[in-house]
Amino acid sequence: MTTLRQKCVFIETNVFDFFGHLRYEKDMKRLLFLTIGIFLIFTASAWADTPQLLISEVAWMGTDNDSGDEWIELINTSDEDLTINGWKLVWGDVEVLLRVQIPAQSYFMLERTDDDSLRGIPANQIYRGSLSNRGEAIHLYDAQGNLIDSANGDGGPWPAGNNRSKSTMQRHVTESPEQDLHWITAPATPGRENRGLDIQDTNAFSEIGDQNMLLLMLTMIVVAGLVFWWFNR
Ligand SMILES: [Ca+2]
Ligand SMILES: [Ca+2]
Repeated sequence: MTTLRQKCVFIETNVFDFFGHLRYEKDMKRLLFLTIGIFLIFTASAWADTPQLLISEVAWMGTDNDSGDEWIELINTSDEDLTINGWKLVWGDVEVLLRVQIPAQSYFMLERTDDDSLRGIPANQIYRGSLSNRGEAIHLYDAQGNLIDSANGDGGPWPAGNNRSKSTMQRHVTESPEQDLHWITAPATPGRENRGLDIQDTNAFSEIGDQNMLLLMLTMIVVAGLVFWWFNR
């Protein structure tokens, strides 16, 4: 026969087990939410650091026909159409206002002065203003004035391109912020994929820049710290 004392011990044990279980579940949930939260912050940052409209090729040297036949190629690396009304390409005292929609995974060709700068290739937009052979810092801004991308963004001589062979300056690394070593010299590819560039690489996550790698490491350290704290408290 169960005594009253045995009944009390039974209830006490089960109640404590119940609340202990609840507390364990709560901690697990907190840890899970924290991990998911940190992962989302990292994901958002990785996405934000990967521009979806890139300056992908710069023909600052012009073409075999005329050194003044300069052109610039942009690419929408995203899977959605981009409307870039009010966006600007800026270098020196030149400002090119963009008012277009660029279809997903498509190129956008800017030709200087007229459509003959790139013969046989229809220009998406004509602009005025020359690119110095000595180098320009080209910046792409959105309508709110946020810097989206650059080409030779730190100024100085062009990091790639050749005035004699008329090989162009082509982006082969799409990390942000852009650096000189992200460009190569190669035969022109107007409106086509650049040499050495896998277009898939321009999507978020496939290219983890230095900043994102640092953030990933910090995230892992924080998560490891939380797990360690939880097991040792
Ligand atoms: Ca043309
Ligand atoms: Ca190209």
